[in-house]
Amino acid sequence: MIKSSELILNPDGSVYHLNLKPEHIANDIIFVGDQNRVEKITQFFDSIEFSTQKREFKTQTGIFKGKRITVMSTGIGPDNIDIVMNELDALVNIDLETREPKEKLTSLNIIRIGTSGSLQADIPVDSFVMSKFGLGLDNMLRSYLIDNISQVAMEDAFISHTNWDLRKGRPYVISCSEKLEKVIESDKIHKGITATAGGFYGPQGRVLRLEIQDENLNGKMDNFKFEDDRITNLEMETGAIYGLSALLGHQALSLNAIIANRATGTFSADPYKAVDELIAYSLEKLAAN
Ligand code: R1P
Repeated sequence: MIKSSELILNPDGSVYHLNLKPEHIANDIIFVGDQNRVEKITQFFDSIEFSTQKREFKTQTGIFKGKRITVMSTGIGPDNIDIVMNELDALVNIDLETREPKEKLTSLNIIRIGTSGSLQADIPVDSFVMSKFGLGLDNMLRSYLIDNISQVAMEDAFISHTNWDLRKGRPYVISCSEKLEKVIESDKIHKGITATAGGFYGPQGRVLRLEIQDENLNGKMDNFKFEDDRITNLEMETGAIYGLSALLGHQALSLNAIIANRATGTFSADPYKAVDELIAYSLEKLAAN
């Protein structure tokens, strides 16, 4: 039995941070970072059956073109993903009454619709990127046993190419769900490796008033290649989502609208439009599946 200090439930039986009970979520789940983006998606739904919010975790479940979908905001960063993934998994794979893991496990389909900065001059603002791999620079996932899911050869190549200082922890690489990749892909979408940082400023090479450990890191990430893949973009959730999904047995795919290009120093003139287009594209693909 999992102790109540480890799997914390609210007085109404919902999971601690997400405020959700098992009946509140669909099998197909869309993650967004920003809580205000949840309704940007559910505004297209035919009906909404459930809404709740606690802190940055806002959830709505409803029907889009006959398909039941849950949309949830994760807030910013891998630490939040640890909470969201573990509590979502508990909703489907742990009996909350007996506090025992279920024998028959459920696999959720999880799609992140995020915003991100491109590292490549030829992946311009307002384009879409699908993450074939998540490259976690953040360390959160290293609290789990990941040897069976991580791509050690790519990790080693990245560490050597960037002369990565291992005092910052060992980067990890996890692949996307091939099943969801096939559902969502098209020639409109760039594919590549998405680097996931554990912070927005120093961890992504932004200098305001503080010196950073490696001011050339973004440049080195730009020209990293492993087999046919290169690092397309840098954000703060994908590696953690891929890692915990792979460990827990869920399918995950991350899509990002490129709103900044770090290589050319440009920012989208209308970032909301790019995100809206990615939302419309993803919903249609999900509903058709
Ligand atoms: C930083 O501004 C946030 O924006 C990006 C980053 O990953 C980070 O969460 O994604 P979202 O727009 O999905 O939050």
